[in-house]
Formats: sequence, structure tokens, C-alpha cells
Amino acid sequence: MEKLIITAAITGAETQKTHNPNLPVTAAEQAEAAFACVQAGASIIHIHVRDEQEKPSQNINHFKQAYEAIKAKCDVIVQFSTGGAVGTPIQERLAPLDLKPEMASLNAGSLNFGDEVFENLPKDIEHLAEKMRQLDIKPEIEVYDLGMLEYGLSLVKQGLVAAPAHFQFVLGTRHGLSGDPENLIYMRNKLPENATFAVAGIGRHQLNLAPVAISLGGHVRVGLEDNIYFRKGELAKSNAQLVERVARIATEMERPVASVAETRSILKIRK
Ligand code: KMH
Ligand code: ZN
Repeated sequence: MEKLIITAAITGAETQKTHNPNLPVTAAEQAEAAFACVQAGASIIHIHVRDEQEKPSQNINHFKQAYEAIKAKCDVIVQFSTGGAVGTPIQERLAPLDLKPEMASLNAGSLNFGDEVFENLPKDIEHLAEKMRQLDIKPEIEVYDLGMLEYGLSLVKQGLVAAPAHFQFVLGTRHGLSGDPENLIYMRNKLPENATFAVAGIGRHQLNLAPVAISLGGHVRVGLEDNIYFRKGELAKSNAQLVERVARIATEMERPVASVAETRSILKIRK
């Protein structure tokens, strides 16, 4: 089995400091959080950024500030969100890619997301994929439901996403596929041999699904974007606390944690 890649999704678009005061939102806070997560075993930092009012933003300058602040603190793979917040126009979602991060998210379809619709039209997904291909940015195909998995696989078949592809199974969103471990196993079984995958469990599923992914040879995402608690009724003190726990579980399960350099090699990210 490959070593375990831990991604920290440190901020997100929906979580607010009112939900968990330890959420990093400014570039300086994000850099501090990213550094602590890397120390704890994370090799990818998935970022969303905020404007001066702490509202979600896809503005390239906000991304640049966070990106540079994180890079100044540590060597880590910074994965930009191209999902933004629900309702962010596609042109805004595309814009930060001009900074050429090593990775970016690529959402593989539309779904009911809480009480709203997270819209990802095929033409927009293909546009994002094409831009990532041109700029040699490794996409992480985000899958929240089974139809999206089939569509994601078709992007690889068509050559819009280069093989070997990397998939993220986001399980336990309200109205997406649930966090039942069976769903993870089913989707893993649909992947081609050379693909890699990770799981992002939402809420309590963050902890429940981590050992399942670790046993299956998959990778794990944790962080305050997806889950604000350490355990029931107890808010997480930091993103790093969540990373530390999954690294500890992996070590107990004899699955060593990948360094940043090893992650670049496992995911075939550009040098
Ligand atoms: N904020 C969600 C609507 C991504 O980062 O690409 C979408 C999201 C996915 O968080
Ligand atoms: Zn995200």
C-alpha cells in the first residue's frame, strides 16, 4: 500500500468563526494553521479564502495573499478550491487558477447542498478541467454522488483529466451520498487500477470513514471545512488537532503517513 496522504481542509466557504472560533480566515491565520497541520502530518492544504468581511471570495488577490503566506511558512501542496461557495459564478471560480497551484478541486456535478443547489454544469466542469490541463494543475475530482463518479470517470476516458486521476469521495453531505462505509467501498471498486482516492467525511463521518479509507489503501481529508468537532459536543481546538488524530490512527494501523515530497510522487504532481 502507498503511504497515507492527509489533506487538511482548513477553512471552507460555509464554516464561520461563529461555528468554531478556531477557524482560520485571514491569510496569516491560514498560514499558521497550514504550518501546524504540516507538522502534524498533512501534505496537502485545501483552501478557500475570504474577503475583508470574512465572506467567501474567489478573488485572485485574496488567493494570492493566502497562497504566499502559506508558502512562506512551509513547503506543502496547496490545493485551491474551484467550488467556491454555492452560487459563485464560474468565471470567478476559474480565476485563481492563474496562480498555478499544484492542485485544485474539480467538482463533478450538481447536487442539492443543504437547502441550496451547488451547480456544476458539464460545460463549466469541462472548462475548469481544460484550464487545469493547460496549466498542469493536478485536479482532485470531487464526487458527492454516484452519477458524479461515472461522469468523473468519463472525463478521464475522454482525456479531459489525465490518468492516473485522483478522486475525492465527499460523503455525508445533506442530500449527497451518505457516510455509510459501504458507499466508500462501492465507489472505490468502480475506479480504474491506477486511480488514487481519498475520503472527506462530513461531520461525524470524518472520524468514522478515516479508518475505512486507511484500510482500503485510500487517503483521508480532515479539517474544519467539513467538521467543526473533535468529538460529540466538543469543538476542535484547531485543524491540526484533527490531522494529529488521523495520523495517530494511521500509525496504529501501520500505514505510514506520506511526506509532502512522497505525496507529489504518489499523485504524480508536476515538479
Ligand atoms: N463550498 C462548497 C459549495 C470545493 O472546494 O471544490 C463546495 C466546495 C467544494 O467546498
Ligand atoms: Zn472546499
